Amino acid sequence: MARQDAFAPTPADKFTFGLWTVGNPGRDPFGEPTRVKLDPVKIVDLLGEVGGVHGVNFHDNDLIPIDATPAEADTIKRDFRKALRRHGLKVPMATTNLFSDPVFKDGAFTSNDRHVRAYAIQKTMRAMALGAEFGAKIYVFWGGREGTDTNVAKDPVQAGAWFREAINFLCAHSKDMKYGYKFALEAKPNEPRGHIFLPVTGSMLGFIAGLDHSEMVGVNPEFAHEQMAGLNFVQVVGEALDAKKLFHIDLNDQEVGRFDQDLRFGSQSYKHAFALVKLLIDHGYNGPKHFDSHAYRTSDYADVKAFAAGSMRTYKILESKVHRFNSDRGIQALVGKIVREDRKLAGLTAKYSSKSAKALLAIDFDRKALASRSLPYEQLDQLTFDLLQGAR
Ligand code: GCO
Ligand code: MN
Ligand code: MN
Repeated sequence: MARQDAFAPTPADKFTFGLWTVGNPGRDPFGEPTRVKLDPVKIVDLLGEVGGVHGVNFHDNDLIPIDATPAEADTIKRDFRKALRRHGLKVPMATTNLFSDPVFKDGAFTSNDRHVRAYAIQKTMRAMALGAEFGAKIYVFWGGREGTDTNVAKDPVQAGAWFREAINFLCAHSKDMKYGYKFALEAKPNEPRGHIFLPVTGSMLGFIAGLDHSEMVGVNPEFAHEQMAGLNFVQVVGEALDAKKLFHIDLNDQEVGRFDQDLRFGSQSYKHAFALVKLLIDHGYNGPKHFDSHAYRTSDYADVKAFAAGSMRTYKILESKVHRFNSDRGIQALVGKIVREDRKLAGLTAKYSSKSAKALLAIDFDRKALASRSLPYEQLDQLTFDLLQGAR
């Protein structure tokens, strides 16, 4: 990769990929893999060759197959650690595969079977230990099969209580073991189940408030998942930032009304992607930026590398556009017109007192004059388009 490129990523950008993302062999519900399956070392080598990557994340079984013997696990870990060192890659995040094995066909923490629920918690404790061995500090929970295919099969109130019990237990375990994990809950409305519990990030934020250790639990919103639910991802992330709960983020893309596509970040929704990068920059998000996407099934591994490099390049290009937007005089003049402040009014509503309530009640607002103030959003939106398309 050309290092002198203005859009070349560096590890300081905190871009991460998953063993399961760049290593995705291109299987889909209708077809067999189109790429040979790479082992973890080869995936790390691939990311090293792409260059500028900060880290690689994994599910327990992306690294250690579910049936591996302890001796096999040791060999895999040793080789993986060597590969990470060779390329200077970190493991910022780890997670558990609670969806592939048939034992989880009815969910993990919300399975109707107490034995499966206990096994899921045990598997997660072991996976947390594995992540900690590689220095992971963020632990993601994606409830892949935590749901139902028919509403008569599971009581959602009961399922919520089971899910809470599991997360409370695992938070306490993390503290007990001094792993220092922050948990990040990832929502998705459907796929692979017909209906998944806590379907959107907003649900997760509500759920977190009722946990025993809510301070160590935040969210991992994913672009595609909120888009699948018909929501505006930029607003979703804004809500998470406002709650100080944006612990991790899954960047990808998705067209509305389609299956879970996991498209390359920015490949489809340029304008949303720009607004998202602007939001993250404006609010100083400093966590990892994980590309949770797959290359097209038609790609070979040379194209997978282009996909990985492209994900980071797109982010860097959008980042440079955000800096231009934030320093563009014409644009900022419009922004200045749009946001109107008034010190006296701000003082009145910042904090309630019966005095300020009386003062506010006594103000004679000129409703018609307020309504007639101009809001040149069309101009602003067009200038944004010009800037993004290189016409400004
Ligand atoms: C998906 C999910 C996953 C999770 C991953 C980490 O739709 O498949 O986004 O990729 O992010 O399992 O928990
Ligand atoms: Mn996804
Ligand atoms: Mn994801």
